[in-house]
Amino acid sequence: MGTEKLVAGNIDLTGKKVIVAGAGRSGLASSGLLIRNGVSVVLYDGNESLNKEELLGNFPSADNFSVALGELTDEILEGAELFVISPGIPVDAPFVNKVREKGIPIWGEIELAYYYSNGVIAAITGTNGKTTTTSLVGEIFNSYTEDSIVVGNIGLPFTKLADMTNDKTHIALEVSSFQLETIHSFRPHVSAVLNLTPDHLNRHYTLDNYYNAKLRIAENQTEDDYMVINYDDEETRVRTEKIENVHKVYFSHETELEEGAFVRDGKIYIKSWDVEGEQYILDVDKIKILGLHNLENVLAAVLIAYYMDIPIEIIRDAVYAFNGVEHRIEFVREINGVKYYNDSKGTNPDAAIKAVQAMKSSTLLIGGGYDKESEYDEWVETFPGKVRVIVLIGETADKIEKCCKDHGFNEIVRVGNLKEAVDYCNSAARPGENVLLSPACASWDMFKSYEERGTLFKVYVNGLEEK
Ligand code: UMA
Repeated sequence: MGTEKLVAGNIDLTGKKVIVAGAGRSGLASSGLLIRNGVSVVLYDGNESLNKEELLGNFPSADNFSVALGELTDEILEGAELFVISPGIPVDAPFVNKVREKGIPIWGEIELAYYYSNGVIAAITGTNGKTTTTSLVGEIFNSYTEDSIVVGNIGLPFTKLADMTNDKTHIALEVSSFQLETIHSFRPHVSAVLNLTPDHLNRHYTLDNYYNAKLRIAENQTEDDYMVINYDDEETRVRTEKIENVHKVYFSHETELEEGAFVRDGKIYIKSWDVEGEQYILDVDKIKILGLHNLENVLAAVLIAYYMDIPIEIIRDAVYAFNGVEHRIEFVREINGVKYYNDSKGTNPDAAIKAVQAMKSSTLLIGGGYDKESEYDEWVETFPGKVRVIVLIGETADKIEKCCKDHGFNEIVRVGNLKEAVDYCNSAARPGENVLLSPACASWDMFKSYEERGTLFKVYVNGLEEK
């Protein structure tokens, strides 16, 4: 096992000047990585109103670190050998085009982390299920070896830990389309594409662009590596047909496969080229995370772990012990006979549909947020019989209200913010009902992140009193 590593251009960055764009989690972690490795860093952010002193305070003892805010001038770029871009910055932003025109190489955070890392990588992408699957793979790795990390889009930047890995470190890495757009030589030993459904059209413009960005996860893999693919998701299956450079393996809960992971009579099996016949992995009814989408996540995780050479008993026990992730259909509390669920991670219609489907009784749904130019029709079509009222917040409230009315769903309440939404639900929900925050939208219109939105939701819900 293991991958031969060829980094972009094999350049030596020591002593060079590198610009890191975006002063968020990703940019700060990338700056730290570079500073630790003797590189001169200019942390750049387009937002002039950020606090320069505070940003400088992140690396108080570094003499090779400076901060530049506002316009990206020629002076800032002078002498730069590399431009590292945070995933939140569009690759076609005017200042990025300027960097490109000057011929300065542009790497994303994942490429930079890969350059400094030594471990064996399992990289997971897909529109939905990434975080759950990555967390589960991380739990499996952790049961197998203390030398494992869980990083990436999941919230802990890969650049934060990249240079602390050795050639045995097992790395569970969640990667987004934004992160894959800016790779060059990044090569995971196992890659996985869980599903492909519309999202992030404001950034990628077309579905082709978005899906192609995701499929770049396998572009540097070879026949010695594995690509784990959801056989049941037609979009993923068909779009990966043309990929030939890597050993493709499939998982399915619908079809018994020639090779891969599948379900028969409530049990998961793997058939693989390296062992004759099928191998029993685990019993589906002992999995704690619920829903068909989670069965898909488990199938993917099991197959990823198998090809990372983790023994089957360890995979089985870790799956049975896994309780799911925060902000994903997370039960918060029951009060006054009403159950509250936090699905702040439902940041697109497809994810939010899964949460509505998982509700077992009448539900007051809190939705709306940042506008990613999604279409809400399919989400709204799941409401009858499940959602009694939708409580709308955020930038997309008008668009969702119109969509609801177009579909004959008129139980719509508009409120000003998340606190008011919780208060309204507390006053209107009847015993036996659910309140579900599952916005179908990103959080960035009113919050820093979906984590902040979900955490605040839980604070408000935990503050409710018995009636
Ligand atoms: N900025 C500019 N110019 C721009 C745009 C942004 O200077 O044109 C600056 C902003 O002023 C801000 C900084 O860039 O200071 C923000 O950086 P960022 O948006 O890349 O956010 P980070 O905090 O660095 O978090 C990023 C990922 N964010 C996005 O992809 C939007 C996090 O994924 C990821 O966890 C983190 O790096 C570590 O790798 C979050 C996410 O929402 C969870 N991802 C999307 C998703 O899952 O759907 C893709």
